[in-house]
Amino acid sequence: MKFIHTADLHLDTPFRGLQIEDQQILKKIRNSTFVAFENIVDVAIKEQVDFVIISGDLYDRNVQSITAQLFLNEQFLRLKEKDISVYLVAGNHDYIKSQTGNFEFPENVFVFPKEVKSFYHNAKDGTKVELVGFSYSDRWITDDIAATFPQKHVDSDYTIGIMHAALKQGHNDNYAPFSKDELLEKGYDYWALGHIHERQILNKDPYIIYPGNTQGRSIKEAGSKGFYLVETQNKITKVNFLPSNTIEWNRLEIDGSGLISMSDVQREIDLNVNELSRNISHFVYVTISNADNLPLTVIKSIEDDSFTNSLTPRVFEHNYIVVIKIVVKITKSKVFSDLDQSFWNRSAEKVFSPENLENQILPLLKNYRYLQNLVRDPNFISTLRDDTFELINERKNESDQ
Ligand SMILES: [Mn+2]
Repeated sequence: MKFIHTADLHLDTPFRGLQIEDQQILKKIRNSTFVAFENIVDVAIKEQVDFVIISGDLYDRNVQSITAQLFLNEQFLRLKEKDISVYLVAGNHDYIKSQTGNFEFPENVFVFPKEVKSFYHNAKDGTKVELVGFSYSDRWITDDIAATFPQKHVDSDYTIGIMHAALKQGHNDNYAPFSKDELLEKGYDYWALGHIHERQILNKDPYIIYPGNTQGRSIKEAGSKGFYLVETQNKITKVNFLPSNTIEWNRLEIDGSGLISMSDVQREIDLNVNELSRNISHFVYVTISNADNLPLTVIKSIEDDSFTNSLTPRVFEHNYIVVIKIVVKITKSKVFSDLDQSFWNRSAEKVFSPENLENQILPLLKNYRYLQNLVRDPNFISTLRDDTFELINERKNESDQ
């Protein structure tokens, strides 16, 4: 017998607050939760599974978009054509009371009600499967619903518990809080959980699994995201994680101790980014640690995002690699003590005033007329000021040692 266990599709995730202007890339991101589920249905069909379990949070918002409903309906119909059933529960994002009910799913789709209920499924290899679960009727469930699950039915060859729930913590227990022992006592063969977006195997015999969400939605959900393809034979359960995400959020850690210029930073990022797979899109957060040797001007342009924004996304057929954010970390203090800082501020104002620069520097440049305009360029002045600050600071650090 074969089935797919997935959860937390979060289909209409709006992906707000991204600093990306390219419409093609934005479209790629906004479609990603949909494409992820399409990928899962593709595998279900290719592997000829008996059924697909969705452990809650099919939608992201409690007002479900027509697009998301239509899409799900289409995908369920694709499964119906291949005689594949779907067993699903509503989670805290798509709880029953919030559902607009514009569409009725095709008859291969079984939706669990708010009370714990069992469905029976005869698998192609003759296994008699019992599926037990419940849906959220409201946003929160503080009761221990797991306690009300029946013991494994005597006639069942293989029993699967389906829950959108979180382990009991003793505080904020708003998602059908349960304990692992409670689940084990039921004698089930597999627990198909949902709600936690990070993939976790809570127990191995029997398996109690959170597959995680199918598509990461921000850097907080970095790395590969997907679902489990589960195969059982003679009571032995084999689980196989497969990715479904089409975009991936990645954290890149770079040691900055050898970097001394903007081009060094760029080259180092390029080197790392080149190692990412080109079969999916990547949105990359870079952290440069030990960046003490980078000039202040470079650090500044990284910190105000102007450097990041100047990097062009790489395009590979339909995929993109985009550096979204760079963070620099320095180990020693780049800032003067308060007293030094106020002296610096006062003198820098005098020294780097346009009048002073003209008086001091223009005579030196009298044979280099093409350089004379530089003295009046505000960018040049601020660079000069930063570099001087840098130089003094370096000398100061040397003498402090
Ligand atoms: Mn969720």
